[in-house]
Amino acid sequence: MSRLIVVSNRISPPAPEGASSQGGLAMAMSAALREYSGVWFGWSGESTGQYTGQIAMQRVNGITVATLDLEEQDIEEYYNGYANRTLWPLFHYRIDLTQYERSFGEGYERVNKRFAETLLPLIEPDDIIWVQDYHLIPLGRELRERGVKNAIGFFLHIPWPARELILTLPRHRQLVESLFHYDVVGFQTDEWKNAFQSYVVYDADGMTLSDGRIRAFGRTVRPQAFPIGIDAKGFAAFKNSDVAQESFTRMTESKAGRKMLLGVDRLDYSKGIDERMLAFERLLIENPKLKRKIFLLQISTRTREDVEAYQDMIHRLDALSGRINGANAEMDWIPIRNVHRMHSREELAGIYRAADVGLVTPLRDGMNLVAKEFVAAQNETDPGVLVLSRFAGAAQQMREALIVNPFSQEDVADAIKRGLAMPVAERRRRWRALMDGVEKDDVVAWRDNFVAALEEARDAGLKPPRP
Ligand code: GDG
Repeated sequence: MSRLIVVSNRISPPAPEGASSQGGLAMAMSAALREYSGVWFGWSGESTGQYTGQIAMQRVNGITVATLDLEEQDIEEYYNGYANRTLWPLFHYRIDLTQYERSFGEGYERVNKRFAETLLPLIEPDDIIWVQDYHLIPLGRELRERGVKNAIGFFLHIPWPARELILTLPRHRQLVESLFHYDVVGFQTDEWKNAFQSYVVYDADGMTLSDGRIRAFGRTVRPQAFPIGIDAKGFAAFKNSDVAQESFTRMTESKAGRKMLLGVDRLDYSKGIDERMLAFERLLIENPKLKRKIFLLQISTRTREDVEAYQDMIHRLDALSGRINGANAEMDWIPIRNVHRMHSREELAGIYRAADVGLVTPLRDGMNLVAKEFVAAQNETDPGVLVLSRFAGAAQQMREALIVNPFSQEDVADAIKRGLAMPVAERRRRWRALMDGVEKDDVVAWRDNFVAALEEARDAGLKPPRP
C-alpha cells in the first residue's frame, strides 16, 4: 500500500484518543489517514516573526503530523486575504463580499511555493499526495515544477462557482490552469464538477474526452465527484458516550415539553443563519398557536474573526435574534436561544438527538456535514426530521430530507411545520433511508474512492505531461 500524504491549509493535530473537540474537516482527515500510517502536512496555525521554513514533526495515533509556521504577512495575505476574502465569498456566490487585491494573490502564490519547498524533502517515490481545498489550488503546479512525479490529487471541499462568477476573478485562467497539474480533481457533487467543466469548455477552449477526462492548457485531468461523509463509526462512539447521554438529558429537561428546532453552524454568511431566523419568526407570526410550544436553538461557533464580513455577521445575528426575541418572547418563553459557545463533539451528539427538527439551510455549501451528523445522532424509534437546503451538496444524496429553498421564508416555514407534524412512521422511514446513506457513504468510502481513482490514473499512465 502506498503511503498517503495529505496536505491541508491548517492542521489541528489529531486529538489523542478520548479528546474530541476537532472540527469536521480535521475529524475527516484523521479518520482518512488512520489506516495509511500517512503523513499530514500543513500550517500549524501559528505565526512566526520571520519565515524559517522549518518543519515540526509529531507522531499522533500512528499519523505523522508535519507542520510549518507562517509569518504575519503570509497569514494576512494568503489566509485572511486570498482564501477568506477572495475565494471563499466568490465560490459561495457572494461577489458583493469578494475583495480583489493584488497583494492577496501574491501572498497566495508565495505561501503555496513555501508549502511546496517544505514538503518536497518529505516525499518518497511511491507516495500518493492528496491536496485539500481552495487554499492550495496552485500547490500541484508548484510540486510539478520542482520535479515531483508522484500521483497528486486535489479535492475541493467548497462549491465551484458558475462561470459568470469566476470570470470576475483577476487571473482566473491561471488559477484554473493550476488544476491541470493534478491527476484527479475531486468535487463534492456533479453540480460543482459540471460548473468547473463548463468554464473549461467555454472560457479555456477545453474539451471533454470520451472517458470523462477534460483537456485544456495542453494537459488532461480527470474531474470527478466524491461526496464526503462523516466518520460514522467514530460518531457512533460519541453518540453512546456518557457525556452525550448527559447533554441529551439536560437538553430534554430544558425543553420542558416543547419541541426544539436546531441549527448548528460555523458562524458564516454562507450558512443562511439570518434567513433561517427570519423564516422561524414568520412561522411564529403566521401560526401564533405554535408560540410557547416550540423554540429554536441556534449554535453558531465563531470563526475567521479577523475578516470584517464575519465581524459584521456576528453583530447582525445577535441584533436579529435580539429583535425577534424582544418582539415575540413572553415572561416564561424565549423563541430563539442564540449560542456562540463551542461544544465538544459528544455534547453536540446529545444536543442533535434531543432536537425534533434539524435546520440545515445554507445558501450555498459544498456538502454540509452537520446534516449527516444530525441524522447519525438520532434515536431510531423517535427520530427528528431533517430540513435541508437544496443548495447544500448534501441535498444531492439526502433525498429523504425535507428539501427547501432557503431564500424563501415561506418554504422553510412550511417545511418546519410539516416536520413538527410528521407522524412517527414517516419519520422512521425517512430516517432509516437517510441513515443507510450516512453509514454507507462515510469518510472511509470517500477516501477509498478518491485514492482508488488517483491510483488508477497513475497506473493507467494518465498523468499529465511533466514540465
Ligand atoms: C467545509 C465545507 C463541507 C460546529 N459547531 C461545533 C462543531 N461544529 C462542527 C460540525 C461539523 C463541522 O463543524 C462543520 O462542517 P460543515 O460541513 O457543516 O461545514 P464547513 O466547516 O463549512 O466545512 C462544507 C466540509 O468542508 C467538509 O468537506 O461539508 O460544505 O464548507 O462537523 O459538527 N464541532 C464542535 N463543537 C461545536 O460547537 N466540536
